[in-house]
Amino acid sequence: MATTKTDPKLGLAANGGRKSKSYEGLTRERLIEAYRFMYMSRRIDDREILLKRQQKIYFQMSGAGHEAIGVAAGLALKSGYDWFYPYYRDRALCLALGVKPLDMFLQGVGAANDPSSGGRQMPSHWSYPQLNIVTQSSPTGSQILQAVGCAEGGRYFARRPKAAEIPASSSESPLLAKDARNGAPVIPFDYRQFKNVKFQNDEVTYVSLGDGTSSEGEFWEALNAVALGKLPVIFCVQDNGYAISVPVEVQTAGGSISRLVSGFPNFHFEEVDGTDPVASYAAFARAAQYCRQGHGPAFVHAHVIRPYSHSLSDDERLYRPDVERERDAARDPVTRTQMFLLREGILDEKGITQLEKQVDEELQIAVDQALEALPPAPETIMKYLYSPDVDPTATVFSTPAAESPAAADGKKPAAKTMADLINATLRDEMKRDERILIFGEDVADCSREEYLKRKLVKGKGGVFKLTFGLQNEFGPDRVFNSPLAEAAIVGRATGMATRGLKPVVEIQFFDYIWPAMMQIRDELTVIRWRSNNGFSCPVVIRVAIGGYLTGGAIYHSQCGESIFTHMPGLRVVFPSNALDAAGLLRTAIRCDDPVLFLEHKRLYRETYGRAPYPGPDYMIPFGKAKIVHPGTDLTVITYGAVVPRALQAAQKLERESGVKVELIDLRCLNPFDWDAIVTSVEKTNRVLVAYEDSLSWGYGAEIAARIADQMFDKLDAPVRRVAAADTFVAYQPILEDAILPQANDLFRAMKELAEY
Ligand SMILES: Cc1ncc(C[n+]2csc(CCOP(=O)(O)OP(=O)(O)O)c2C)c(N)n1
Ligand SMILES: [Mg+2]
Repeated sequence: MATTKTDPKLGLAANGGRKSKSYEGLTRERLIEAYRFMYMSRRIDDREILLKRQQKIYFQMSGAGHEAIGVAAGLALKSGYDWFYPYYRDRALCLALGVKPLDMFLQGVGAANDPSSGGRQMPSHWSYPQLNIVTQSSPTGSQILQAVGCAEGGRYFARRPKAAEIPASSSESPLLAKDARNGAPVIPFDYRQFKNVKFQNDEVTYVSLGDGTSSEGEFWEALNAVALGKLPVIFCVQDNGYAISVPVEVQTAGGSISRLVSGFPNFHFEEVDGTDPVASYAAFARAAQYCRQGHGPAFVHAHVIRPYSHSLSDDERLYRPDVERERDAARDPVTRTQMFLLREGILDEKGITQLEKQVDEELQIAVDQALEALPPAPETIMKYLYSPDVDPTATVFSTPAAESPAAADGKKPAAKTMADLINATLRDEMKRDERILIFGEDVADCSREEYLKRKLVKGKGGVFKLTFGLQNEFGPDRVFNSPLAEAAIVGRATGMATRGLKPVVEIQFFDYIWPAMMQIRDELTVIRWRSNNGFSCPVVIRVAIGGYLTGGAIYHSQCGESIFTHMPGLRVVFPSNALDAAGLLRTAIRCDDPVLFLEHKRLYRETYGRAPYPGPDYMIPFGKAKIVHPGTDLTVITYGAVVPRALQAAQKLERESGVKVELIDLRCLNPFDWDAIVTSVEKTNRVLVAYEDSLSWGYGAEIAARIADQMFDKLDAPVRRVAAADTFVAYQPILEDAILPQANDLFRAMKELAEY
């Protein structure tokens, strides 16, 4: 709760008769406190507007008109105990939770010591780890699914408190406590050592949004998910009747979001005048009680006003007549609350004046301090893109494969497919780390558990069976099916990981990752950077990718890895064989960064690249390529399903022409092994970059450009590329063959380049 205390000297009106009166559970002192936060919130907006006009800050977004509902939520919920996913109008909420005006002005000026983001985010983008106010972004509504995951995370830890414990770094695997090469002590190897998990058995998660934002699909995915899971989430829709210039009746069918959501089961619903702090508090208190008691989620629909245009870049007089604006002004929560305090004899005029003067003085000091604050240093721009604690490229992540015990008949251990080894790695990691949760579409063995228990069915475990048997072994609270909603899969995982869990989620086909794009590009990858390391979300997203399927067609064959390697903050891994998949997946799970783990469907059960299971500690560091075939005449750089095709071509070229190709499998695309490329190209002076995605703007374009740029004087020939045609992958196999790069295409390009 609020930390700012009301000054006892303030003129409490001499109206002794009503002193004991309680207003929906709010005492007179709390009401004065509420007014103080509301007035302060409005005055901060006013100061910021002035500062913006003076060009001392660079953006302004006001919370004006939303103060009463915000303060009510702040008073009804518990700071640092409950969890908060606010939006930009939640200034008053943040003040009531304990954020200081100085913190807000520091964000406005973009100061190095802005506690929200260190000068990286616009003002009103709140982020305060100590208060459980989770970093927010600018896309409308992308916080909502994370709030769902946050609530799921809290509940998971409450049910399994042991999972929250931090393992000792060396006790579990002494092998990993020293550098493999020189025996020096190494950095710790497990994300859990850097996640200080906190949770409460009856915590609730608050998430707010505007009326316009309720049109976003993610809002509806979130409502469905919380209703299904009966999760303790309070949705607070702050309905000011407009989304910039779009009025609510154009935004929301029938004009009432309350009416639209009323069919969702398990909810407690409140619709309230959000300009009235007492009524708003009562609504929030009831909502919080319902959630804390474990009945399910709550929905608070608060009718508020927006007196200051959408932002300082908007002029609402262009689309709202005076008559409408005056009607709103009559409901202004700040004046309304002031009148209420006077009317009820809680403060007299002198008391009001004194309170406001104190606030104004406090804000003046805060503004002066903020204007003196230093800006962040330009050298810091790359800081906190990734975990500063766990470096997945470090040699500690290079561990030998365990010797497989020989079979009883003395034969070599059986070589397993990539699908087998991914499944085995997931199983061993789940045994080792109780924070790992697996969910996605169809990943469970069987959602109707009784069928499994009664052994009526074997279970599915994914459309490619990669997660087969895991629900059976670890139970339905660790391995479960999600609704068919990719944004929800990634958004919920992000919220869970923020709480310290390790979700390893599956996107069934790369072709269907796009609904999750906003969550990946604007949330998952950015959270650590934008919060200046205040929050992190090291999720692993496993994705079945790629073509060469004979019939896969447009929507089951896509590649597009360069779209994701283009995102700072995301590790992108693309193994070509079973052993690499096992080693890299383990690193992905244990590291502290978000990882996109691309699994080529064609390689899942390929004969190429099978291997015995390398044991429960086998890891491969990120950013280390593998020389698949050593050579001296020509370097071929590739990855994924092109590796076996390039190998075939290289072997043929050597047989027919004696050309020795050095074939490099990158294995990891971000980071990638530039050193391996340099070493090889310095030796061969000729280079071909090959990839399955369409040629133009593909991943290999960046590699080719770097080589041309940095190794120009080492080259005896132009850098060439072989890739798919710049079209879609067609269904008819004749077309598919013509579109995707084949061994023959690679052979021809290698030969030409060797002869250049
Ligand atoms: C995904 C997305 N689309 C568009 C925008 C631009 N935008 C910012 S706020 C806003 C209107 C939001 O209206 P509402 O949800 O009613 O909240 P209010 O600002 O009225 O409180 C829009 C369109 C955005 N930030 N994100
Ligand atoms: Mg609105």
